[in-house]
Amino acid sequence: MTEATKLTKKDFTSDQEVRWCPGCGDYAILATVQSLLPDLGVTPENTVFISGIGCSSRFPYYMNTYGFHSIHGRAPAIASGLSITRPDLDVWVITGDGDGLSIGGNHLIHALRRNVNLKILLFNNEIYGLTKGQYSPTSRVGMVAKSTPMGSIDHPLNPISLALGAEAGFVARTIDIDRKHLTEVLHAAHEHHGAAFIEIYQNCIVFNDDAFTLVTDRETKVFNQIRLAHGEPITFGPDGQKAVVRREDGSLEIADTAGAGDHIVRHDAHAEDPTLAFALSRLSHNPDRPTPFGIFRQVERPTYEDQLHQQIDHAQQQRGSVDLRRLLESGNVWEVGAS
Ligand SMILES: Cc1ncc(C[n+]2csc(CCOP(=O)(O)OP(=O)(O)O)c2C)c(N)n1
Ligand code: SF4
Repeated sequence: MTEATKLTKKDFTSDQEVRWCPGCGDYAILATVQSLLPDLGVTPENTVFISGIGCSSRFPYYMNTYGFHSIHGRAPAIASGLSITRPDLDVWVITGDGDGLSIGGNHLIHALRRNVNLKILLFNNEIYGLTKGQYSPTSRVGMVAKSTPMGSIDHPLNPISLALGAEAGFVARTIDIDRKHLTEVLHAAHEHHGAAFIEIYQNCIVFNDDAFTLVTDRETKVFNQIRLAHGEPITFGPDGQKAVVRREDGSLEIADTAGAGDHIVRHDAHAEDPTLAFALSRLSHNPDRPTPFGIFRQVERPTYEDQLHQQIDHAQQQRGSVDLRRLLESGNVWEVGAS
């Protein structure tokens, strides 16, 4: 593409009025995605955003691409159908912690295990925003919300552990307000051929404000963000004085870097075995203590659509092209008539 034809953020921005609450974290994510797409060299007509239901799921309206604000929790299923039939398109899924992990949990894990070529962005605000503040599957124990007046007794899901458990090839975590990190992670997700799962901490300023303060606040974030970089020893803190170390039983813990020596873990996002990535995801269930950010796992394996198209090609080579009507009317066919 020449400089003259290079697309800009404006080319990916629709004319729709954005209807999120002032200060919602969704704005920052939208602006980052709109700015990133021109740099990916993609075009609006070959890009599709498919969402479910929720505040976050309003996202496709604001993108000047194809899009589908679909059915609650079903975006991965609809997006799978599209990605399989049109592998030439870039298909992104936008979902929330309610949409993707409550009603849509089932669809999410199967899209991941099948390795459908989707980029799935889960906006995690630990609350149902659209329906005005009920607790969600990522809300913390004890959370007092509209539907948990005495505090939640539900054990929350850890989205990263869940995605790794479904053996997703690309699993990452980032934050709405860290534009640079968000851009880097989404860029890498786009490069990945296969299912990519990205958890984005997103502040709901109205119903769950400050859920992520510990990892976003200027004063505290340096002590609580563990930045993962492939091949690098995992240390953090103002001068790297804290480190992730391996215990005897293989689990991980945080210790002082001084004296940790060989026990300091070196990040390996490309390891076939997801055990290290999983152990990292267990360091923090919600960001109420030092929490890893970045790419936990980045391993390619055959995608669902690649294998399916191979099977179709193989069948066509073996049997030639088939007349669908003849196929449907072959074998055991009954005519249903009046008795
Ligand atoms: C079948 C069905 N059940 C329930 C609802 C109500 N509902 C709409 S959005 C939503 C949850 C949204 O939460 P989340 O996915 O976290 O998105 P957010 O609004 O926080 O971005 C629920 C329960 C619905 N629209 N349809
Ligand atoms: S309710 Fe929360 S998530 Fe929804 S638009 Fe408002 S601030 Fe954003």
